[in-house]
Amino acid sequence: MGQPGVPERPSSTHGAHATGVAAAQRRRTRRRYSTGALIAFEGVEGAGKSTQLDLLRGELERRGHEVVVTREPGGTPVGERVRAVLLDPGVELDPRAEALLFAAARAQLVAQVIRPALERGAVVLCDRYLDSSLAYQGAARGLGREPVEEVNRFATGGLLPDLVVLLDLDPAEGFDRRVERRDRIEVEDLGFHRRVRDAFRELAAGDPDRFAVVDGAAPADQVAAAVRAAALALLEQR
Ligand code: Z5A
Repeated sequence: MGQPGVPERPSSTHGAHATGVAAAQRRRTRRRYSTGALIAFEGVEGAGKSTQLDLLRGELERRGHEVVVTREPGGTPVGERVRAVLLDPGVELDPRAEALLFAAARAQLVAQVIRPALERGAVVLCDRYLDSSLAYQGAARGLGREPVEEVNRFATGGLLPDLVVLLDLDPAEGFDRRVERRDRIEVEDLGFHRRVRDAFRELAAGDPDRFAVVDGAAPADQVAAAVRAAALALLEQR
């Protein structure tokens, strides 16, 4: 059992031993901020995260919220340098090194940007967060959910998003939307990106209270209406 009033993430579906899961659950505590909120946008490449994040930022600012927008990997000077390494198609990285670099950039972002913003009551909109590591490194790269969660618990001090907006899209459609040169992870084959999509859907199914799954193939204004509804429902609870 967790501490009363402290939400926890549901257990893994990736085959960890039951007692290990229970112990891990006890450690997966998340600090609540009285007014601030962390909203993460997730999905495959080209799902519309940046588009929707910008639209939500405008909506929340019009309603008087302080909004802090950031992205992963990156969002800090150190994080942007780590991003350059992580996304460079010319860099060869072992999957564990890759997972640790994503976690390192995240640790810096949480310490330098996200926690201070939450502490002063801002709404933080983050283009990708922990669930990207669980889907890309844990599932698609095959590292497994538990080790990736463990490393990230250390990196973030257990900070989880209050809401994860999952823009669900067939990766083939996401590919077609992209025109620029692909980065080191985007160049992976369609099978890899399908595993990512499946992992995101599995994560959402295991945590329906925190995830809002939106059809990323719908027209952008319809997606925006669904995203706005989910975000406002969260903020009205505060
Ligand atoms: N990664 C990881 O492996 N592990 C981690 O822990 C983290 C990340 C944090 C970061 O790439 C890479 O790092 C990413 C995962 C990995 N690699 N992959 N794949 P990034 O940040 O450079 O790129 P991205 O996150 O994949 O996002 P993106 O490709 O820029 O896409 P997006 O932000 O989701 O979409 P968008 O830019 O808003 O829209 C793309 C295009 O579609 C654009 O022309 C829009 O006008 C159009 N669009 C948007 N919405 C619609 C709708 N509804 N209909 C039609 N067209 C639309």
